[in-house]
Amino acid sequence: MVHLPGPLTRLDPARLSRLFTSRLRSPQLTSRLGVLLGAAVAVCLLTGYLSHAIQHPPAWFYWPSRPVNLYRVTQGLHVATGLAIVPLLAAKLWSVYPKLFRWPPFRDAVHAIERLSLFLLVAAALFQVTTGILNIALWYSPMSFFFTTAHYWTAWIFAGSLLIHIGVKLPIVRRALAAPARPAPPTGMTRRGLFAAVGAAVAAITVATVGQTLRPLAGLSVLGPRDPRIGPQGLPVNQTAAAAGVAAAATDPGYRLEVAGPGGTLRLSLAELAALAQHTAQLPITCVEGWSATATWTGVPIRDLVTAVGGHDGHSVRVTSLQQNSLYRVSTLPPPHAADPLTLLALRVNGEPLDLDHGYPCRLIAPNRPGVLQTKWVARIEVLP
Ligand code: HEM
Ligand SMILES: Nc1nc2c(c(=O)[nH]1)N[C@H]1C(S)=C(S)[C@@H](COP(=O)(O)O)O[C@H]1N2
Ligand SMILES: [Mo]
Repeated sequence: MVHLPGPLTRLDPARLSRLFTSRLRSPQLTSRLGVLLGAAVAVCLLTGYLSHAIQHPPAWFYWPSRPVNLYRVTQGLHVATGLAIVPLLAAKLWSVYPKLFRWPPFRDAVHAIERLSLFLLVAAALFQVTTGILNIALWYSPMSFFFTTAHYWTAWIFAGSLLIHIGVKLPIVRRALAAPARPAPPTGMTRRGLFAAVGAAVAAITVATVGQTLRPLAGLSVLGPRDPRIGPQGLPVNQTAAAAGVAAAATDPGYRLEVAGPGGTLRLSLAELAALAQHTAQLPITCVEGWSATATWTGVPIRDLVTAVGGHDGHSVRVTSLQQNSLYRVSTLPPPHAADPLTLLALRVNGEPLDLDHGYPCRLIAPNRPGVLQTKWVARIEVLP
């Protein structure tokens, strides 16, 4: 516990160093923590922007349909590095926080701007970590704003202020990393001890959550909000048919799937769909929230339906759900995914007709896509011009 004698404004550097007594703090320590944190942050930023681009593709962006598990790896890394940031960030902020009380707070205008960008950097980092964790913990209520939008724009603030920070500190980091190792402090924790503690925290957090996506570790996943083995037909469910308000429409015997293309429109009953050539594929559901699970899906290749209404490879295909008023109502298959023979309108999973909560009477399942784009309770398939 630090006892602050009198107003902070009277602290000079000599008194500061007597207050914050750990001899562990040094540019060497902070630089090494910064390099580790920077590596985790770089992976987290890149995989985050990748996920955004897959869901909102700019014209120049190309995302392949193979390997089928690629998005599973990138989004798994996003959440794993995002969680590893927590202990790394805590240690790094601990190593520099006495500087918060420096007086005067800035020397000149340039220094004032630099410190303002530091404030943005720290605020953005804490915001990203907090909102990310609330989202994967399925605890949406404290976030009255829309998570993805806030998390996306804050990532830009974070990236910008991080670049400034790295630019300003690079000379100090270079010098610190080149300097000979300092002798260990006579008492208290050593630098090696601190790194061991941070490393152990990262390892514990990873092992306790990565089983959400690495099935052999599912049993260890005590902090994972989802168990990929639990749910109807051995698969988790994000939104049930009841919550989506589709139970009546999905079980209506008058259900017809509409398939529209340049050659006309088909209206197919479930029995007619089941009478078409069926294909089976092993594909994962990869929720953006970091859980994933592979299942065996059987159904009609989207490609066959596209051909049946006069389309061909190279078209995009829009899939619309029976569900009204939802962000997940519509998803568009870009040409590589629409043409991939593994992209199915699935009628069955793991050998049984789809559970109502997995999208009965039929759902989209395509290789290498975020779960949010795997539309359940499909009502309409349109070949886009
Ligand atoms: C410095 C840390 C972080 C940065 C820079 C970052 C950045 C991003 C970016 C740019 C996206 C794409 C958003 C979009 O699709 O528009 C994203 C998505 C996501 N992030 Fe992070 N993130 C960070 C930390 C975290 C953490 C700690 C978690 C959870 C443990 C997390 C969970 C997620 C989730 C679940 C999504 C998917 C959102 C969706 O598509 O609905 N993030 N992140
Ligand atoms: N119509 C519709 N489709 C949907 C959703 C939804 O809420 N409504 N949720 C999506 C999300 S976020 C995921 S991760 C997967 C989950 O599929 P599952 O519930 O069968 O596991 O379905 C996707 N398809
Ligand atoms: Mo999801």
